[in-house]
Amino acid sequence: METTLVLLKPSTISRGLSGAVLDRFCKKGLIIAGVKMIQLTPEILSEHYAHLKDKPFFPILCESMMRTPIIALALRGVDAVEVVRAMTGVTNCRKAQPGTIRGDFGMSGQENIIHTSDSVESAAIEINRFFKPDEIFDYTPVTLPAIYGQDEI
Ligand code: IDP
Ligand code: MG
Repeated sequence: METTLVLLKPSTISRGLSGAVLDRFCKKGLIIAGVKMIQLTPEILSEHYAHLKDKPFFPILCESMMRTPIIALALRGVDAVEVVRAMTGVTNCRKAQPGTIRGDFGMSGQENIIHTSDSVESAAIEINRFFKPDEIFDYTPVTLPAIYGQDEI
């Protein structure tokens, strides 16, 4: 199984959508392997959004990401990175398909509800960025045989 990173962004916390978003992932059958609330800093955001640091919107993006603490989730499942990314929708909520989280919960390109890892490689780096090894739990929920066929896990 894979583990992927989700961040519930400050706008999601402020709008009271944390439970609704987490509910989607739980109902899908993803396993919560880790969860914590974190106040982001300029240092961690410079790492996390390094690919955007030369963009004109970088300062306002960082300001927005530090407005309240965020909730970090490590979600586990078969092909979890691809599944969670598909559930997320494209970056701009106005363009995201209805049925995706961004498509159903947002109207903004910047305030787009969640961050999700975009590849297996970045998921490993990002989990390591936000969680200590002993904050990620390896356990088998009793529901597992109802979520997957025997030959899938
Ligand atoms: P992603 O979150 O869909 O992977 P990235 O390109 O990695 O998108 O951008 C990271 C975050 O930066 C986005 O989720 C969004 O909050 C913000 N962002 C990206 N492009 C823009 C933009 O053009 N204007 C404002 N914010 C942006
Ligand atoms: Mg990205």
